Amino acid sequence: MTSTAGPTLRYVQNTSDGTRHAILIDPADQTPEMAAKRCVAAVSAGSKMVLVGGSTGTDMKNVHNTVVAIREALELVRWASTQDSGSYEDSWTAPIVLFPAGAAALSSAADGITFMMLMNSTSTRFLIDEQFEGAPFIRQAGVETLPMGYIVCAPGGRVGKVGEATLIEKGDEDRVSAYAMTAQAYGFQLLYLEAGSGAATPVDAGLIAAAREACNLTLIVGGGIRDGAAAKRAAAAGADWVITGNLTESFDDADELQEVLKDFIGEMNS
Ligand code: 1GP
Repeated sequence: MTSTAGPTLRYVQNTSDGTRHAILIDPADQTPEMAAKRCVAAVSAGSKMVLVGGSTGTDMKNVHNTVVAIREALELVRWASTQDSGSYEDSWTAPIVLFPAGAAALSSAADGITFMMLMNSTSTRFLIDEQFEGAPFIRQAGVETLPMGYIVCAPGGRVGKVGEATLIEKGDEDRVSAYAMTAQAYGFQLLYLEAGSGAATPVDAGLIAAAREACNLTLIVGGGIRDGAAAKRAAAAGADWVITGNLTESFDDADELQEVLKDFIGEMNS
């Protein structure tokens, strides 16, 4: 069987528009309705992808209900935009991609899944066991897999602890480079540098630049990015995607969130 990149992977790998923003929705932190409202606000502000996942408190039910609610809401606004000659349907293209903590938090309704190895974990659970558990469901559901190396950098937060990671510290460019080379050699297509959700400091720019230099994978950076200036620093260091979770979840009002993200994305690309 030959394998070619599916539509979601091709979309994620397309870097012709510079650095793009994605929001991370944690189904354990909000109702599906609130998640859908936040996603509509984010996509209308210019976010280009929705990641769904979280390190704790997610299960098949809340993940699936959240993905379905987001899909329905985005489809509705996409349809509405086709009725309005002044707007462009394409601007509503934002795939919904699972970013799972493990095999117990999946959904058949997603466009894709970051099929990842937590490369600097010391636990076989995050290196291969959860993937082994989840693969039959993913194959059966026909969800497109996006092969990804996932590396937790300091401070690491909850995912660093739960994932039993030996964190990559600021200044350890050699180590992050070697992981980036390893990810490419494995045939992964994406590389995610994570500082941990809610991290006091985001991934160090020197580490991002070293990973960028060491591989040609699509580079995703997240954790502790709270404003456009931090996003701009990640973009300048080589990030293809910047992810925000907490920032999005701190707004319940959709109009306010849309304004904040519009400014955020504008500054990131300035
Ligand atoms: C966590 O990188 C993401 O996996 C997002 O982090 O919640 O700090 O934005 P924040």
